[in-house]
Amino acid sequence: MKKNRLLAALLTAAVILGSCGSSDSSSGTSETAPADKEATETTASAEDKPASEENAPTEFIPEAKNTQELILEVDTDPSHRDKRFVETADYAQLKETYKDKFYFGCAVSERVMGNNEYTELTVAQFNSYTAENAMKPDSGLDWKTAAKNPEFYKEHAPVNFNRFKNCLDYAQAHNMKVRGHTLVWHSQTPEEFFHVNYDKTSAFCDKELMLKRMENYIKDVLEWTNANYPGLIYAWDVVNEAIDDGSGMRKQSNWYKVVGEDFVAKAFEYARKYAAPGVKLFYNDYNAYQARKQRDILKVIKPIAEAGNLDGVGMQSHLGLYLNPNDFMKAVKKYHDELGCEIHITELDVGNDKKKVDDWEKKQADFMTRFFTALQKTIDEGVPVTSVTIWGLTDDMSWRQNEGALLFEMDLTKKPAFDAIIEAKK
Ligand code: 9MR
Repeated sequence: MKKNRLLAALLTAAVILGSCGSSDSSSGTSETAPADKEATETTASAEDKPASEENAPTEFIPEAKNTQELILEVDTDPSHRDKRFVETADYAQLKETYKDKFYFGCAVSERVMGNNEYTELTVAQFNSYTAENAMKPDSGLDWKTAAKNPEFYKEHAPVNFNRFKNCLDYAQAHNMKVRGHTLVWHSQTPEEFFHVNYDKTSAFCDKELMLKRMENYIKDVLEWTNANYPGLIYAWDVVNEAIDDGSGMRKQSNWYKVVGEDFVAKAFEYARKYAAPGVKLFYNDYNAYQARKQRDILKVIKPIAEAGNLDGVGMQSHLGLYLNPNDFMKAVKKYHDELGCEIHITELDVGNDKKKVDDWEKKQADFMTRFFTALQKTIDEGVPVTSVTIWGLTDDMSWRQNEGALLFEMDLTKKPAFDAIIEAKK
């Protein structure tokens, strides 16, 4: 059936034409450590004048600077097809294949949202959407406006929801539920947010002020998303990557430096206070299967679970062939045993350590067979793994760009790893 492409929403933020992350993958036994690199994104300009106290702005919709098509309806007419891409309509569907087990999700970039063929494949395969970058704190926190009137905005930075809106419109139009990623993180959060007067040359805020800023940001995001898209977001990564690899809290985090170690508990307390009933609150981290890191994560989040403020653990899963999937599943089970919570696999990719592995595609596929077989067994034993997200669509757009880490090639050809996941379904 012929459908029309709908020219839609105007993006105010600069469009990221490609993934700018780079893999720090180290060989050995460790999950690939996420790049700490800040994405280069432009904060949308906002109004100069603060509103009155009663209606302090939490949303600015300034005039659009850049425009991009947001593909809200897929054009399936073969004669309109961009010839750089292969036909994908006959691929089996991950979301359909695993629908009795878990949501099958993808991290979606703004580049994908502006392209018909990427969108066609994304919405055919996935029923869960994570914004790869566009719903992180630096997408919304409008510190530039705050810095123009720092007394007025002292405790409550304005939030610009334009990029959030694009993501949520897109997910809603394509019947994908959303994992919110992420509210509190040391990375992709403006440095200015942590400083007096939103001026990074000034001192850090004191703890009390920082907690007010944190609470107001969490409140704004949770209330705005619920008011405008009720029921669309099923889970939030409330805190991301607060724990270091084997040495307790991540001490270099601004959140740790300014608030101290209870910033994690505080974030969950605020998230519970403002989240709509049914929205699940997750702690998300990489290397979350490793014994020492798991011990440190559990130490921090167990009291939060006991206080009733945590619903799940997100295991990012930026993996390599060194990992035995059965060991990973033991860690999955341990989270459930200790916390009684759900588990999401939130950022799965399996890379080849920068092309150092021969016969990569076959080995990646074999890994996926073992991983998805072990995962289903774990679920069948009663462990609620309710969502699995692949961290990106095509290899060239991955943050592990040179590692062949995803399921589709640049021209959308499916890789053996894709077939392996489909065939692993019992
Ligand atoms: O994939 C994201 C990449 O485009 C960004 O440049 C990078 C910046 O930090 O963030 C990447 O996503 C990260 C995710 O938000 C949290 N876990 C690690 C992911 C890979 O670095």
